[in-house]
Amino acid sequence: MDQSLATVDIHANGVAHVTMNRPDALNALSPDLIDALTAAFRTLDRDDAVRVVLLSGAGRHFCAGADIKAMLDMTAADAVRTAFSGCCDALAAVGKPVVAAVHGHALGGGCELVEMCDVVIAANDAVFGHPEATVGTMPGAGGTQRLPRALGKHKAMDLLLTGRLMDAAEAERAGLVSRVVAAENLRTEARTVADRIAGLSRPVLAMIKQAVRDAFETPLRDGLRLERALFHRSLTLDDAREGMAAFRDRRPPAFADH
Ligand code: CO8
Repeated sequence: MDQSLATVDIHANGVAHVTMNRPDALNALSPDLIDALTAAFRTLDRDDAVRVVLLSGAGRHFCAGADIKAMLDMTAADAVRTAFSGCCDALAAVGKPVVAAVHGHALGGGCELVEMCDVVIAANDAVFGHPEATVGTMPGAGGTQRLPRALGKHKAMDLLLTGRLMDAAEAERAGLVSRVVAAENLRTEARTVADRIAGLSRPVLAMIKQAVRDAFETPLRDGLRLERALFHRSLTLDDAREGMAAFRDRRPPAFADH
């Protein structure tokens, strides 16, 4: 496993900073990056020295979503066999508070990572969205379940069905983002939030997180199972191949509805 794809810095006060580090591909979630993130989140959740996890992306963007080039020839069976299907279940399972520091684009699977976090600090240049349908597929890491819970059905449907993107101000109004800050202050502001959380009682925070999560996630489990089955089915469509090939070839897709 290439752990340099997800670097971890653990600070003395217990803030563990995880950085997605595949900047040339805009931190697109390749199987290798997913493996590295999964290993990092599992280790940090077990590490008693860690009180808070801070997640950010290296380079121009937070994360441009699932690696479309890796998905181009991926069958449903491939997705089941590899880390892809459980994309960052390990992040959703972290029992400690998780703060996201988002700049640039957080799209598709990248937006799903944001949806799994607890506090979301966004730079004013951040952009969020679920363009999966425009490349012939659908969310597979919780987007159809967590986004409507965060934004309400109609706002979520607007984003999911059209693939349009929303800026940081709209995302904050809609409830996806906790706070918007100037891009140049993102790192400091996110760290300040994480530091503050790190200074509070670990068991109290764990109980608050468990209570909030359970309020949302008891019925969510069924929804996630359904979504995963549908995501695998979407990979059997010619339109998925076409949408992703069109992205790779930098041309508009010609969908055939099968
Ligand atoms: N996958 C693979 N490569 C990507 C991706 C991606 N998602 N996004 C960008 N790249 C690559 C580009 O191909 C390009 O590579 P190269 O230099 O080799 O040509 C490089 O990153 C830089 O990209 P751009 O030149 O496009 O950069 P721009 O700044 O012009 O544009 C955008 C940035 C707007 C973010 C644009 O790259 C874009 O639209 N990317 C695709 C976004 C998208 O459609 N995401 C959804 C993917 S589907 C998904 O997430 C399904 C989730 C399923 C479950 C989760 C499992 C992990």
